[in-house]
Amino acid sequence: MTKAGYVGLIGRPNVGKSTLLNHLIGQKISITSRRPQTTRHRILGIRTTEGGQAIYVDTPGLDASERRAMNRYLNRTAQSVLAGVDVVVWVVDRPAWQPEDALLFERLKAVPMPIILAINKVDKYPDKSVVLPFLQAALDRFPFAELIPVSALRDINLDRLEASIMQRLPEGEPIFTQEQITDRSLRFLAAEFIREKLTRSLDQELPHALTVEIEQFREDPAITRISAVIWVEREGQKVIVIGKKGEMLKKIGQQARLALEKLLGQKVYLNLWVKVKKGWSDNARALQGLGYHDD
Ligand SMILES: Nc1nc2c(ncn2[C@@H]2O[C@H](COP(=O)(O)OP(=O)(O)O)[C@@H](O)[C@H]2O)c(=O)[nH]1
Ligand SMILES: [Mg+2]
Repeated sequence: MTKAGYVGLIGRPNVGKSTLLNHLIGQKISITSRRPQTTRHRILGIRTTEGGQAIYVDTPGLDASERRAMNRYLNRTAQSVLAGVDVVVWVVDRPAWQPEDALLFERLKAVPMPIILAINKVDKYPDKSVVLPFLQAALDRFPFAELIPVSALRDINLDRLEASIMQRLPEGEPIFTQEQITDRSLRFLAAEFIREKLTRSLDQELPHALTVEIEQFREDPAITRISAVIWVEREGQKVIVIGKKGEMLKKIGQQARLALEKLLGQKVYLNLWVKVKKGWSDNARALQGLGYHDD
């Protein structure tokens, strides 16, 4: 009898949810960075083994602030995940609770499915005497199904986490084919990979103010041709993204092209444009036009 079901990865921004998803399925599909709220879309990562099929749902981090349209969208997506999964993995990145965790405890009280607590980034805490008391105290605070220290980045204990998840999935036939690793198109992944490089290269505020739209995606036998627009909110931001003598845009283009070639297993010709669309991140209609809608 095989197992199949959905696994929600939840937790504050930056704890390593997307890194965990990529390492659990063994291929990079969800973009990551040191900046909070890199993940803007719900994305599925599918892993099929002999034991069954686990479908991981990566989400934007639950965030308490709802000031702008983008934040409201991020929050809605994160919340809706809790409704449709069989197992929840709550990821934290240090052996201590944060003030915002109180909000999650509140939301999880009413959730019927098993909740596994994954303490990520244990590579940063080699001293077990820091982690063990936290685990004990966590059980006193909440009836977690299991507590598992892991390092997503260094692949520590991920097999144990996977076994624990698989054990708790319902019995059933696979929902996706064995080869499928995500529900998203290559076109979507291409836009995300470009946004990842932008997020990693640019200063604090800018990544929130930009988005990427694929204008052309053509797979020829020897090469994939991709043309993309980087939308920013103001003329000044355009200047920054392009950089002195176009150097910033060139660097971002090169990094994105290499990542895309790895994903596609083929040469990529990448053309990037920077254009201004005023106030897009604050305007729900503009967001929809660029593909940010609930799905
Ligand atoms: N040291 C360490 N860093 C990690 C680990 N997992 C993720 N990170 C880093 O934490 C940052 C945030 O990761 P990301 O997956 O984008 O977090 P998300 O916002 O929860 O999806 C990135 O810089 C990752 O490289 C880990 O196991 N150890
Ligand atoms: Mg993420």
